[in-house]
Amino acid sequence: MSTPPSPPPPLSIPTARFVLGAVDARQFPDDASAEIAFVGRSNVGKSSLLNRLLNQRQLARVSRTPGRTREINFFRVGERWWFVDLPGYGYASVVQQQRSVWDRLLGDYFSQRRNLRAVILLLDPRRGLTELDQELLTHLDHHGIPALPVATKVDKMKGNERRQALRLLGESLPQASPFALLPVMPVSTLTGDGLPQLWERLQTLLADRLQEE
Ligand SMILES: Nc1nc2c(ncn2[C@@H]2O[C@H](COP(=O)(O)OP(=O)(O)OP(=O)(O)O)[C@@H](O)[C@H]2O)c(=O)[nH]1
Ligand SMILES: [Mg+2]
Repeated sequence: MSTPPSPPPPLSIPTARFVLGAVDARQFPDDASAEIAFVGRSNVGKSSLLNRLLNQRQLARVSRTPGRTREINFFRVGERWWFVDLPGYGYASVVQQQRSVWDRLLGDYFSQRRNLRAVILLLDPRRGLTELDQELLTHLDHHGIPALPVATKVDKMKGNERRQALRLLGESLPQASPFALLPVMPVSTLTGDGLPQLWERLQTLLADRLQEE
């Protein structure tokens, strides 16, 4: 008997709920639903993007204090996917001891989540690709995890400045990662720019492999 075709992606924003915050790999949900993770420097806008995509202001905690999200937060989306908010990296006051906890937790996450379809790598185009972003891409490549680069806070730049920053960011990526899913997608959670396009891309990433299974 042939497998029935996957259902079409939902047209409206699916409902989402917070399930758990893991500080240890043993707490990761034991469930093989398709998963997408959001990663990037501290303060780059991961939690804001998650909230905007899921249309719930307070789902993931947004803060003016960088380095706030310290655990791995799992959100159940449409009762069929996991969206995961990963702790940010690169915040200066994070002491070495915390950094090694971060490294271990993230290392466990990337090596254990077989259901992970892609990692949304948030990048601030005003800063470009930083050393820590490169390190993360190397990590993802090592595990064969596709990275979808998203340029955040594009409302902070206009016209030529924005175009140039996005071009430079795009050019810095192909050499940085063979698994980068280009082109870079510009978004703003403030204006909503780029969000429908990102949703479309996410649905393709989540659905593609469903059809292969
Ligand atoms: N102008 C503008 N500000 C944004 C945008 N996205 C996020 N911010 C602001 O950036 C700050 C950090 O946002 P968060 O979503 O908490 O960032 P994060 O990456 O989750 O940070 P950590 O959890 O510390 O790693 C907040 O003050 C947000 O309001 C955007 O698209 N445009
Ligand atoms: Mg956060």
